[in-house]
Amino acid sequence: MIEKEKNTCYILLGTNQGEKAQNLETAKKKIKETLGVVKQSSAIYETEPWGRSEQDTFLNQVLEVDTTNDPEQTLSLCLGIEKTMGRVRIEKWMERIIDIDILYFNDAIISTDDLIVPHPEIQNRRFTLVPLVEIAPDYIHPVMKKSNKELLDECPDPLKVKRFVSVGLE
Ligand code: PH2
Ligand code: MG
Ligand code: MG
Repeated sequence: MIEKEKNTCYILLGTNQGEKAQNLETAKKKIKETLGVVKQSSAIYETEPWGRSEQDTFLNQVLEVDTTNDPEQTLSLCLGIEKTMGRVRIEKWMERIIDIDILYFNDAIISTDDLIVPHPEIQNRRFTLVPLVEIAPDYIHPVMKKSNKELLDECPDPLKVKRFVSVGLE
């Protein structure tokens, strides 16, 4: 029997609209149903909006996912989940119910019209690096040739990233 290759990817979830914690939960569930096995999940972080400071704060989380899909299939599954969750894209960096970005895919370096891997902004964004370092501190960025931990230590982004504590109603 031919076994499909197992790939490890790191995925960033982001939301700043609607029931944010619920949006992360729903996205994770759909990732498990369509993409593969979630091996690790970071904590959820409440993060200041990067790029558009007038927007509401984000919740961000990073997942490590094992998938037999290739990068293009993974991207289209992620975009499909965004769509089924009701994301509308009118302009860049609008508020969003859910954004699902591929950060790393094995140690692949990919640059096509649709997909750039590693995600080109990892090293500039504390909201990405803090959850990433929590679950993969020693993973080496295949282009920067530095670990996530080193990238965080050197990250110039001043925006706040703090652990999100959900207030349960039970
Ligand atoms: N995503 C963006 C732009 N700015 N800021 C935070 N805090 N979190 C995000 O996920 C985020 C952002 C573009 O995708
Ligand atoms: Mg994004
Ligand atoms: Mg995106």
